[in-house]
Amino acid sequence: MLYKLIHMFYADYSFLNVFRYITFRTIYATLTALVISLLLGYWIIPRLRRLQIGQYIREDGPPEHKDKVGTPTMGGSFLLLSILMSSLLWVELKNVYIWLVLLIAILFGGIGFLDDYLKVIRKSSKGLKVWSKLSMQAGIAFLAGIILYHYTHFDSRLSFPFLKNVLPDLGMAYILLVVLVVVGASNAVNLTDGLDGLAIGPIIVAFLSYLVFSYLAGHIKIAHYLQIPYVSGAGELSVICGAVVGAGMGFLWYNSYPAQVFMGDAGSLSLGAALGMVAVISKQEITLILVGGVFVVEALSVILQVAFFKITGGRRVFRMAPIHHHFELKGWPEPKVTIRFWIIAIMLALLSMSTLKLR
Ligand code: 57M
Repeated sequence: MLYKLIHMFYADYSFLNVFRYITFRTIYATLTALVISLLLGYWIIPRLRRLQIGQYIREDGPPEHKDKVGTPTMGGSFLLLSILMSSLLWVELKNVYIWLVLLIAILFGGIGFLDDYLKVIRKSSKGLKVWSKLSMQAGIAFLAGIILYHYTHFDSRLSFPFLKNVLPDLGMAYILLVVLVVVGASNAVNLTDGLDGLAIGPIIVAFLSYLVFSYLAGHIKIAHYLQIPYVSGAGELSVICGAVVGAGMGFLWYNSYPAQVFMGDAGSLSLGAALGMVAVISKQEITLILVGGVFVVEALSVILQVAFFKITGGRRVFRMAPIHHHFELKGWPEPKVTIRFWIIAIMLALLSMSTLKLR
């Protein structure tokens, strides 16, 4: 919005030119989202507490989690609102990729909100059924894939880190890849969101990485120099990534141990889906396995645990899945598990950056 508004005055006031730069707008989108989420959190958390929109804690969880009863949930709503407000202020609104990412975030947030609403407010229900949740997610991601493939002349070749000459063209199957990446990322982030600060830390790190990736993919000279796919208009995604980083830091202010608020499914499902969409548009889909390594391991730990449990008739690989519960039950204090997972996320992000040079 600001971009468009200020555009009218460029000719008369040359200092306004600075607003044209993606780097400048990314910095201010980050700061704007940070301030909005700090203010919204300060205003909303006591109200959620008063309305008793608090978390139900499962009896079979690690014993330390019993103290968390009543922690306000649905913090994802103010997280999402901060991202939207800051993005709309700083992005170039004519860019179709921006709308795809924001729509995915809003619609997945809507599914999460419905699930939270059923679980927390209508207390009688266990939330949405797994299959209905998954089919709604797949439907939305499929639509996004169709828009991307048919209406944006998107390059349907798949690029791999380390391999500059391997670019298989997936054709229409690219739409299925979009579904896989978006739905997979969304649910993996959701599974990770089980300790204070555990999901939002790696989310901040991942969006910081994609802030860089999308800037590079959208810059024709740098993209050619680094031999990564050039995606015209992808640079604008850096601004949204900045907004997520800012809003995420504001949320972490309140979600750090001991958490005053949880993001709920509204937050985890939408952030994960937006991350998947950004990875697709910046054509770093495979790199997401590395950047989001913490989320991948969390999801794999559940798949492994459930499969092993079924095959062996009740035996387990981990003391409890997702894997963060395993370390908690081994006696690691909660903040130690969280911070160690952050360290791993930062390490993986740095490794993913190195793939830009190793081609
Ligand atoms: C939701 N939700 C948290 C909060 C957050 C298939 C199975 C592995 C699924 C999995 C599951 O349901 N995962 C998705 C995880 C919950 O947090 C809420 O949910 C939102 C995210 N969706 O924003 O609103 C609890 O997590 C804790 N929490 C924090 N700090 C935070 O900042 O401490 C969350 C955010 C909160 C709070 O305690 O109540 C969750 O974990 O439920 N199921 C599980 O994760 C369960 N695992 C399990 O059943 N494992 C078995 C299976 C795989 C065979 C096994 O290993 O034997 C565990 N979850 C819990 N207790 N809570 C089991 C024990």
